[in-house]
Amino acid sequence: MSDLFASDLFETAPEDIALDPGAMLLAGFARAEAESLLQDVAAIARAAPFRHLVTPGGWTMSVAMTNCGALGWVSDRSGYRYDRLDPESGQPWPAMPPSFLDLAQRAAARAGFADFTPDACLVNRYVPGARLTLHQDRNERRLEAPIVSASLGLPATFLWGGLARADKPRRLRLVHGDVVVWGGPARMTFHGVDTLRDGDHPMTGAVRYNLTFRQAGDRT
Ligand code: MD6
Ligand code: FE
Repeated sequence: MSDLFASDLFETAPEDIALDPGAMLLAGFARAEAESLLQDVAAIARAAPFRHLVTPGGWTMSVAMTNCGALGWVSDRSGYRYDRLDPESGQPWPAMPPSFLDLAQRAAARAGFADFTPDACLVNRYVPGARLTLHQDRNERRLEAPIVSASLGLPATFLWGGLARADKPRRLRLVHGDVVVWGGPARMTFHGVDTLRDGDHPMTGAVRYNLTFRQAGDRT
């Protein structure tokens, strides 16, 4: 779809919102390239289909996941880890599309993190009812690198907590095209996604996608 949606006429210009030291919401940052990002998501999913991973505790996740890039995030009964191979196919994950890498590097730089070279992109797919409980991202080797997270499709309520699990999370609405970058003092912030509400997005229907870029391995 390349039409100008009527709603676009009423949307505001992209803007940068500081969340905490080291954390920034780049509202609307990826909106202009969303359509090509979604085409790339579809191509990735043809090579490495979305699947519902099982947590080490034995729960099946409501969010469906796949990956692209040199490393992919996976979970099973033995734990969480990054792996070079898709456990479903035994093949390497699809390559990271240039559009993804470009977006991640520009967003990181805008938030103050130069030289971000992500080697992993986790692609999350939410349907109404799916949620992600509060967690820290701690399986990456290089915690000095930030994380860049782009939202596409249906809006979601992002839970933005603190450095302790008990810190009461703020509720942030993330809409299509929003990008969150966090690193430095905010790198270990607890975060999650509240239960996705039903809706119908012009580009994705009743789905929200999230692309999360990390530098997960040792820098080569
Ligand atoms: C999501 N994101 O927005 C889930 N983690 O769908 C995450 O868990 C996440 O967005 C680390 C950094 C950014 C994120
Ligand atoms: Fe996370």
